[in-house]
Amino acid sequence: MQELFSLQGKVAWVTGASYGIGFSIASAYARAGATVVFNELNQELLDRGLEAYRSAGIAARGYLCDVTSEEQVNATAARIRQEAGAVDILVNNAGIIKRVPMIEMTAAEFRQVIDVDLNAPFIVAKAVIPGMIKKGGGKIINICSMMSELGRETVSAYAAAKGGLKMLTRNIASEYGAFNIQCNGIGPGYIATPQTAPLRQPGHPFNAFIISKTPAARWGTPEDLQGPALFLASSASDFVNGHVLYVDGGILAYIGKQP
Ligand code: NAP
Ligand code: GCO
Repeated sequence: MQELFSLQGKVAWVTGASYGIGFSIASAYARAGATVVFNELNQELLDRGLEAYRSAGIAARGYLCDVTSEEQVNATAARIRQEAGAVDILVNNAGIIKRVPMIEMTAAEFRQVIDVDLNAPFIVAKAVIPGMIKKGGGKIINICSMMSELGRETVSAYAAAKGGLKMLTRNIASEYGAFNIQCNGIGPGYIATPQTAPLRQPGHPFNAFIISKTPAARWGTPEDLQGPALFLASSASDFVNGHVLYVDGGILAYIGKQP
């Protein structure tokens, strides 16, 4: 059974993985035997990420790449192919959020979120799928969100992007399933990372709100995502395609604790 979850000999590219959810998933993949590659926007973060992997005993390869740039993504995919091997597993993890009431959000801000959270997963998947087809198959995992299913105030751009990412996941699964490529999503609940730090400030009402909406009565940790991510990257999920696996402590199943 361990073989089923082994990533031995696989090349895994996790985008935006110097820290947070991406770092946690990439670390799990390394422990399962994968060669891990990641990218970051700037050298300082890239160096910090490389140091973090080194400290964890992981020989990750890091590349400077803005995932919204098709030119940079294609060049990075080519370098990965030359230096580590063609990508077997892609995790579209890089993402941003802007919490602004919709009618106060500029069109440029809206476009920026869509660019990183939806256009970029398209660009990166498009860059690696031909290599996966040549290799006889591959795994694509898109990091979706509760906002792939639910809305809330101030996150219109993010919800639109993550809703679209759910459908992009289903479409890649539909279009490339015949090439033994499985494309699935992970929908994390509320996870304690820098992205949600503003919501977890002491006394912030959102903190108690999320606890009341989560049957597990706690924020998730990046480590909570490691098992689901390993499942979707391994042979254990070879007949799972077009699925979004919600790792949310039960939020989507729960009306919320009575006040
Ligand atoms: P995070 O702490 O904000 O990290 C996001 C990562 O993406 C950072 O490394 C960031 O690099 C990178 N990134 C952003 N824009 C990029 C670009 N254009 N090119 C390359 N890298 C870029 O986020 P997180 O909480 O770990 O979340 C990771 C993913 O999970 C995101 O897609 C997020 O939407 C999703 N998610 C998060 C939660 C949660 O509760 N935390 C829940 C559901 C889904 P910089 O530091 O240089 O910006
Ligand atoms: C927010 C949060 C959420 C989480 C995540 C939930 O402001 O509501 O940032 O969007 O990041 O996406 O799954």
